[in-house]
Amino acid sequence: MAGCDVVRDDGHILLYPVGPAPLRSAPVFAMNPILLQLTRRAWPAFLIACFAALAAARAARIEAYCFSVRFQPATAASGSFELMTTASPLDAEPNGELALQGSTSPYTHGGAFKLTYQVPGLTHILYGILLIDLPLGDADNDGIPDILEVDLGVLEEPTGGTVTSEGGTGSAAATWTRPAGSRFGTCVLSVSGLRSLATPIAETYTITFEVIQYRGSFPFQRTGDAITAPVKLAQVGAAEHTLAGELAFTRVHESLLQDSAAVLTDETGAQFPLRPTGDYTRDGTWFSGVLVFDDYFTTTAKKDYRLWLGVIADAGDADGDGVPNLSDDDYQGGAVVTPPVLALARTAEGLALTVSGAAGQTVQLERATTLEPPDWEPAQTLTPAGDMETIPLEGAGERQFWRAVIR
Ligand SMILES: [Ca+2]
Ligand SMILES: [Ca+2]
Ligand SMILES: [Ca+2]
Repeated sequence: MAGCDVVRDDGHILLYPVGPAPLRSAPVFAMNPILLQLTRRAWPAFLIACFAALAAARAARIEAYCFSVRFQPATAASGSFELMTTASPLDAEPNGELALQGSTSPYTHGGAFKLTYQVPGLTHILYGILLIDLPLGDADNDGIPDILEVDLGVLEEPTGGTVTSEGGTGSAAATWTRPAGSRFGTCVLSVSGLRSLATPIAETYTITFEVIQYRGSFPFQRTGDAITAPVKLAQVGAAEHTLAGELAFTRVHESLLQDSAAVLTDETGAQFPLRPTGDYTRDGTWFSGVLVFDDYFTTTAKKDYRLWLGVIADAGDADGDGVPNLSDDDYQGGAVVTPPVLALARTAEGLALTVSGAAGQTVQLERATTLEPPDWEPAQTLTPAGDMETIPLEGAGERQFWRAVIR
């Protein structure tokens, strides 16, 4: 497959870094006992490591990618299809979670389903398990499957899987599409081969799915080997959803950090404990590890949407030796401040200004009609929260100058 290799090896799933052979010689994430314990309980016997091989030239930032995707309930002519917390009708709650599976599974993802199927005079309700591969295409070659990256799109990627229920075993086939920049996509899922009271069950569902990604700046402070960072992460594509708190890491050496337990708070004040998982390993200016929420989807009693990929990138390199300040052995102090970035973009309506900046910054946009001398006037105040803001430009034909000032 393109980009991100999956190797199933003796009870593990390993995603190896994309890149030259030396980088591929060993898996980049080592199992630790806590993660082993967690994953054996929630995701039996598996390990995943996904490594970001390429660095982007930006100041310190953090990204979190949920390994689960969320299916919305779908209806078809015959009835409905919905993912649940369990395959038992006694305690199942709808949660939409298609979660990463263990290496004993022949498919990368899976979830419990409730399928309602109507034929004349009778309604069948089946609970069962869907196992299906997520598309793992990686067009930007950063080691992260593009389907989990909101900024990137996926176009009609097919995958296969199975369904099992009291009605036996059947097959599943999916076609995945998600436009770049949207956290919502479409999975056209065909299910066939199941039976209920001798009735063959076969249907195609058009399912809206959501990928959950957060990002923000990582304004760290280094004191010896101790790293602390007050972060405010905003959901990509839904910036009103935020997670804020202080993260702490310990520098082991220049290519290895270890995380600590933390608590993040969302925009409503709800708290989300994070469990320490151990190692964040470095490639270039990127550090990646596994982020485990005690429970991300609090609507359900079951702990779900727990396993995430955490990536911390630090392009700051005060001594120019290629080791980022975040883990350099002789660096003390803070992260490089991220300057806001202004750019022009063409839209259907005309020209627009795009502004990106770090979470927590307040950016004052100023406008001038001349620089001789400048006559800067306040135009708009933004809190970009890491996302790009687009501001339509008015005054076609006028000469305009713009600047962004951190307040
Ligand atoms: Ca990618
Ligand atoms: Ca839950
Ligand atoms: Ca350095």
